This record gives sequence, C-alpha cells and structure tokens, in this order.
Amino acid sequence: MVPGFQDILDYWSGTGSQPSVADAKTALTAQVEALKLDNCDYYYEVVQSVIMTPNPTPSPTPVGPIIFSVPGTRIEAEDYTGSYDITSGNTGGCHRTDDVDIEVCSERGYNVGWIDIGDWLSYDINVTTGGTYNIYLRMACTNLQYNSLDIQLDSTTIASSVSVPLTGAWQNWTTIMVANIIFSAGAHTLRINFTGKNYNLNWIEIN
Ligand SMILES: [Ca+2]
Ligand SMILES: [Ca+2]
Repeated sequence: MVPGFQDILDYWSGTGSQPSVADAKTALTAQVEALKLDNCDYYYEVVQSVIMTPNPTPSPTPVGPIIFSVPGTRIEAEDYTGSYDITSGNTGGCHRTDDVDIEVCSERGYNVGWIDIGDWLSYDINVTTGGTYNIYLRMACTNLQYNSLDIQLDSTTIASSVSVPLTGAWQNWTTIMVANIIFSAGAHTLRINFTGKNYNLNWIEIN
C-alpha cells in the first residue's frame, strides 16, 4: 500500500481525520499506479489458489475390491478385481484409471471395450449355495473373426472358444449363455480370457 492511502481508508471508516484534497489525490493516484499489472509481481501459487477448486474430487472415482455373491448378483465387467490389458492407459477414460479400457454403456453404467487378444479380467466371487449354474455374458460384437473367449474358474478352464454372435455395432448388446457349470460353495476367482478382440463386455451373471 502506498503512503497516504491508509489515511484515506481510515477517514472512510470513520477512524481518521480528513486528509487534504491534494494528499488524497496524490495517494489515490499512486495507489492506482501501484495496482497496474506492469507494477505487480506474479506469484503462480497465489493465482492458482484463487482460481482452482481446493481438493477437487478425483475423476474417475477409484473402485474398491468387490466380492460378488453368486448366484444372482450381476457382475459388472468394469468392476474386475484382477486384469491384464496389453495397451497402457484407459482409452475410454471412464470409471477407473488403470490399463483396462472402459466407456459409457448405452444400456447404463459402463462396459469394457477396446479389448485385445491377450487381455483378461478376473472377478472375486462368493458362491453362497453350490450347484450347477449357467454363466451369462452381456456382449456386443462387430465381426465374426476374433470373436471368441475362454472362461476359467480358479485357474481351470471351464469353457473354451466361446463365440460371440454378431450384433452389428459396439453398443448393440446380446446375452450369450455358457450352460451347466458346476460351482462349489465358497470363494472363487472367475476369469475371462480374451482370445478375440472384436467385442465389448458389459456384465456377467451366474444363475
Ligand atoms: Ca488399455
Ligand atoms: Ca457394465
């Protein structure tokens, strides 16, 4: 603050005597000059603190481990516990921040997309009642080449070369069924090994 400006503020607030017109004019002119951008120092941190939202909510929101109760609970493809994805980064930019590619799904929520041969996803499940169930996969497929996948339960292949029918577009969905898979009660890991690449996966159900 320039000399004399405080006298003006004190006068305005009723705590000081009235400065002379000449002093007031000199102080006001000097204060305006001092506030010109050319006469200011630029502190990056100060500007950032004014214009940035403090502690912004991270986006996408991280997802904690989920144990899916089987039978019955829908397993969202994007809520995997383990994964391998041959391309770095999340191409879809949604839901999570690792290498699996996730996009907004036309049916609601998200689906896994940009799948490559060699990618895999695994899910922690807890089978409440052991039995023989069907596995349902909600998928879209754009090409009848490279349209198959394998399914493992606790590292044992329980279905191989499961082929996904053509649905015509990446967001045209159909449900395919892998029938009569035996699940014992308790904790298991279900893993989808992508041996193809021309499809998207939205969700899995075991019923
Ligand atoms: Ca990726
Ligand atoms: Ca989904």
